[in-house]
Formats: sequence, structure tokens, C-alpha cells
Amino acid sequence: MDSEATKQAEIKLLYDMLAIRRFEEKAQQQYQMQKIGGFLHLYIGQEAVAVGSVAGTKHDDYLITAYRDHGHALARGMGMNEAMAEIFGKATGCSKGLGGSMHYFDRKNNMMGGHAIVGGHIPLGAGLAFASRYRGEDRVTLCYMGDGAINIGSFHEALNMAGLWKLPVIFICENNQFAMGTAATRSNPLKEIVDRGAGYNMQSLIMDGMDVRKVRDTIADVCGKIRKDPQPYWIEARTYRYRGHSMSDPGTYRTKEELEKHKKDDPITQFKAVLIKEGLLSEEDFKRMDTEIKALAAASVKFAEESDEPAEEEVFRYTTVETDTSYKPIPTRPETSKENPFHC
Ligand SMILES: Cc1ncc(C[n+]2csc(CCOP(=O)(O)OP(=O)(O)O)c2C)c(N)n1
Repeated sequence: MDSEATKQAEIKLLYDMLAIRRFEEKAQQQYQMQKIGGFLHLYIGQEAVAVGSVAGTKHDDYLITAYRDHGHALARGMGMNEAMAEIFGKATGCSKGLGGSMHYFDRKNNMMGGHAIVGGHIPLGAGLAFASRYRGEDRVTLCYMGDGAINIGSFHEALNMAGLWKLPVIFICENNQFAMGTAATRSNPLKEIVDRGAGYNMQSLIMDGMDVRKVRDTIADVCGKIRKDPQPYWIEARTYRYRGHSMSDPGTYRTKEELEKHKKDDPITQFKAVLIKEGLLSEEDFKRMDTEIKALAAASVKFAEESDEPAEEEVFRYTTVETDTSYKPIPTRPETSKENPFHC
């Protein structure tokens, strides 16, 4: 990349993090105005993990995550309109208004969903990686989860299989230190979450989840290694969520002092200061960027409000199975070989 392209790529990291923050602030406001039903889990504080990791991937690489999914979807290229409309339950939403905040889906950007059942998506992440390896596709899967997901049965089954079959997947534990109100230190027999990878013979590492550049560089490096030598990785991203678990969380499990301490590491203010110091951005540039993003977030609310509800019959279309008579199973299966070593 020439220096102008490099500069723009750096600024985009900040832009994307700020877009998630402003989008969610707007969503929070709308929720408080009772325009949104159901759950709303904000990603505020954790933006560097989604933005940095997406920047370290190719667009073909799959992403799959849990219910705190706005950040991953926006970072991967989902527009604010379809993201906001989904929270509003409108037909123009990314999941046709039927999934809500916890079930974003964006096939065109290879974002294979937000998933509400804690740990339920981890085998799906392994499955995506299996599929791309089986088909001989050059794809890495990024499977994100919270620290509360690592004691769920499906976590162990999926990591075991991924380790055994050397699947091209990066399991990223976004350790924001709490599963609802339970501190990770109270639910794990091992002191360090990163040490979990050893049980599945996985390369494991810790990543500073508040530093967007470090996240990008780590993921780019690991993806590069996986493309050459397919195998799973286990990464603990150390981060922190600034808002409650969801909108109805009084937050009594942590002190104000603890929260304030972590806010000093805010990934957006930190990175903004770095870019200004390096002469890549001015305060004026930042204000312009912020104004533009706030206008997009406000416009997304208008778009959501003006969109139609899903038609009544659509609800049943996606909850019951219709037999697809045109479906034909893959006629032949590639032979087991060095490239395709699965014995199943
Ligand atoms: C199987 C299952 N059990 C319980 C819940 C209720 N629940 C919703 S969120 C949550 C905590 C998960 O915490 P973590 O995985 O650390 O993710 P974070 O909220 O920190 O992003 C729980 C227990 C659920 N959704 N699914």
C-alpha cells in the first residue's frame, strides 16, 4: 500500500469504531424511548476487537458471533439502516425484522450471524471452517464468544473437533471480564483463559483487545499462518464492556472506580490520540467524522421508523421447514486425501 492508502486504512479503523459507538448510543436512546422491544446488548468498550479483527481478515473469511453482535456486523460492512431496522423489527432489517438485535445476519458480507444461545454458535463456527476446508476454499473462520461461553458443553465439543481435524478457525474469546454479573475469575478453574487452548492442542495467545492496531496485526498474522498451514487458534482478547450486560442491568457487581479505570483505556479515545500524535488526523478531521457518523445514525432511525413491519405470513415462513424438492445432494464427495483428510 502507498502511504496515502495506509493513512486511509488507519483512519478507517477509527471511523469504524466510532460508527459502532454512535450507532449503539442511538439504539440505546431509542430503546429508552420504548421504540425497541426485546433485548439490547451493547458492545460499547469492545469496538477494537471487532474492527481490528475484521481489518485483519479477507472479505471471504467467515465471521460468526454471539448476541452482542452489532459491532461485528457493522465492522464487516453492514449498513446502519439495515442494522437499525432489524432492532426495530422491520422488514428492511438484515434478518427481515424477524431476528432482532441478537440475530443479525449478513450473507453478502460473510457474517454468519449473531446467536442468542450462549455457546450455541461455537459448533457452527467449527462447521463453517470444516466446510471451507472440505471444499478446498481459502477461508478462515473467526468465531467470537464471551468469557461466559467457555464452560458450555458445545464449546468443548467444537474445540475438540477443531483441534483434532485442524480446522482453519480462530476462536476469539472476548474476555470483557463478566458473564452478566459473574466475574470470569469466579467461574473458571484455570486462572488464565488463554490456557484453555492447550487442552485442544491449539496455538494460543493473548491479545490486547483495547488496541485496534494490535488486534488487526495479530489477526492478520494468524490468518496468514492458517492459510499456509490450516489449524485452529485460541485467542483471548482482553477487553471491557462499559455498559450493562443488557439494558436492564443495574451493574452492582462492579464499582464505579473499576469502570472509570477501564474507561481510561477507551479504544476510541486512545486511537484518536495516536492518530493525532502521528499527524494522520486533526481535531477538525475528527469532528467532521463524528458529525458525519452521527447523521448516519440519526438517518438510520428515520429509515427504521419509516419501514414496514414484516408481513404476517413471513413469520411462519422462517419458523417451519418447507420441503425443497429442487434440492439435490452433492453427488460425489472428494476422496480422502492429504488436502482433504476427513474420515467421515
Ligand atoms: C445456554 C444459555 N444459557 C444462559 C443464557 C442466558 N445468558 C444470556 S447472556 C449470558 C452471559 C454470557 O456472557 P458472556 O459469554 O461472557 O458474553 P458477554 O455478555 O460478556 O458478551 C447468559 C448466561 C443463554 N442465553 N443461553
